[in-house]
Amino acid sequence: YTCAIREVKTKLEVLNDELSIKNQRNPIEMIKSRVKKPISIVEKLKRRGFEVTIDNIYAHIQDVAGVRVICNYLDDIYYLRSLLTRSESFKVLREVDYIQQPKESGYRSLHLIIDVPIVISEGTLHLPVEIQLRTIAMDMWASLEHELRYKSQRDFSPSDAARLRLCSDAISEIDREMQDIYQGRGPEYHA
Ligand code: 0O2
Repeated sequence: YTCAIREVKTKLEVLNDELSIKNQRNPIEMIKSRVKKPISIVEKLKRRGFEVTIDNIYAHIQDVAGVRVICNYLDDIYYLRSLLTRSESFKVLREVDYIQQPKESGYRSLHLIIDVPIVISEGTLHLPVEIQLRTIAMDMWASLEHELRYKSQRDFSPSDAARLRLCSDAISEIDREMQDIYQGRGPEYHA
C-alpha cells in the first residue's frame, strides 16, 4: 500500500509540474497521504460484519491507502478528476461526489477509488487507493470537524453538529466566490 501511494503521488506531482509550466500556476496546493492504521482497518471490517483476515482487507477495504489532494479552486478538483479518469495508468473503480451531495455532517470532497498496478518480483499486484480531492477551505473544515468530533475534551453536541453544517455551507459559498473572483465573474453570473 505504501508503494501504491508512492505511485499515485509521483503521477500527481508530475501532472502538477507539467500544468504549472503550461498554465503558470499549480492546480495542486498540497498532497497528503497515509496508510490506514491497523486498528482502524480492524474496526472497519468488524463494523461491516467481516472477519478480520488479510483476504477481507484486500476484498472489502478500499481506503487502506489514502491520498488527499488539496486544490486551490473548485474547478481544479474537476479538472484533475478528468485527467485522472482519462489516465491510462489507473482505472477508476468508484467515484463518490460529496461536493455535489455533501454528507449529513456537512463533509465535502470528491472521492475516487482507483486501481493501481504495482510491479513486484512475482508479477503485478493491483491495489485500490482512495484519492480525496478537496479545496483548501474544505480541508480546513474536515480537519477541524474531525478534531472537534473525535478529539475534543467535551462532548460533541447536536448543536455543535448543526453549527458545523452551517460552517460547511459558508465554506461552500466562499469556494464558489473565490472561483468567480479568479475567473473574473461578477455576482450577476449566478443571478
Ligand atoms: P481517516 O482517518 O481519514 O482514514 P465508511 O462510512 O467509512 O464505512 P466509506 O465508503 O469508506 O465507508 O466512507 P466515506 O464516507 O466514503 O469516506 C471515508 C473517508 O472520508 C473518511 O475516512 C474520512 O477521511 C472522510 N470523511 C467522510 N465523512 C467525513 C466527515 O463527516 N467528516 C470528516 N472530517 N471526514 C469525513 P475514515 O476512515 O473515516 O478516516
